[in-house]
Amino acid sequence: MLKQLFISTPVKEVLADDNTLALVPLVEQCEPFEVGMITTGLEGATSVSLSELWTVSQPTVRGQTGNTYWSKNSDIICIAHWLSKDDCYNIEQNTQKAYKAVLSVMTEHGFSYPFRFWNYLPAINAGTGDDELYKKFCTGRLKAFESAGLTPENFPAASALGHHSDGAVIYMFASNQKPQHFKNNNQVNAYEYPRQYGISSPSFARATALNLNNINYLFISGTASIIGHQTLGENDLEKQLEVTQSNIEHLLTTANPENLSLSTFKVYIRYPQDVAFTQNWLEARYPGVDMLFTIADICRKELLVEIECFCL
Ligand code: 3EB
Repeated sequence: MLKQLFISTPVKEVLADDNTLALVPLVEQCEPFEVGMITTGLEGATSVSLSELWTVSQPTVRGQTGNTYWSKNSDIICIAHWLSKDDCYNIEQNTQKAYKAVLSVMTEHGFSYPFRFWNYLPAINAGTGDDELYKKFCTGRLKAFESAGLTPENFPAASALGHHSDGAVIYMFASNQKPQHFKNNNQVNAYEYPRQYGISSPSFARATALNLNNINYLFISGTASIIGHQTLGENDLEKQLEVTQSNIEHLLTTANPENLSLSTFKVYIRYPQDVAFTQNWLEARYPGVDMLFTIADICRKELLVEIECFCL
């Protein structure tokens, strides 16, 4: 059984446990330290310092292949690859290389199906028009997926956010079981966004469902205030929360074959001054959902908040 927990336990004990698939602490660094630990540069938004923890029931083994770090058991592999500050000056080419490395480590270990990606990048909104860092990242990612023979209907769920540190990290989960990828009928598929959003469209599904050992999971991608391909509620946090909620609720009814329930939210908030309102708003509406709040830049400048979900 795969679980996502938000914990404040000291790092050492957690890494010593071989049921830990990945520990993702909210720390300033975004660089490799130790197999099993994925630092992202994302800051926590609340005073308690929390870490995200993914655990599995079957023990994991961990290792490093070149600059790519992995941990796995027979059902699932988690793979992480960092870009240095210098690598990020050529984000397109180095994203492509990073994805190539991650996908080849996945294949070497006998896993066929990537089902969830996270991408945390520095200065994600730096640069204008087609030169925006996020857009160059999208080109690198798409080129790598195309080279690997991954077609849009096989793009998995993802999140892509900006932090205020140096370096980038891409990490992912893959399985041997074929996942099911879903669209959001109220949004244009990200991989079909019109030209105005960049040379290469973002390569991800709105949600990915998976069965591992007779247990069902649903991963909802980073979800924001977008209808069709347009941002709604510019400069209006509550409107953005409402549209984001409507997108999540729509996915729960149309992209959720096993009718799973929301278990956790990872919430990305652009401005610290929006944290309290966002937290109160979400906690009032989703009392049973465990939430992690982070400060992060969302890939469209006008987006104030983005939410990803894990359902069990
Ligand atoms: C959007 O819906 C908002 O590029 O991997 C959400 C989730 C977003 C994933 C990605 C981007 C990505 O277009 C942004």
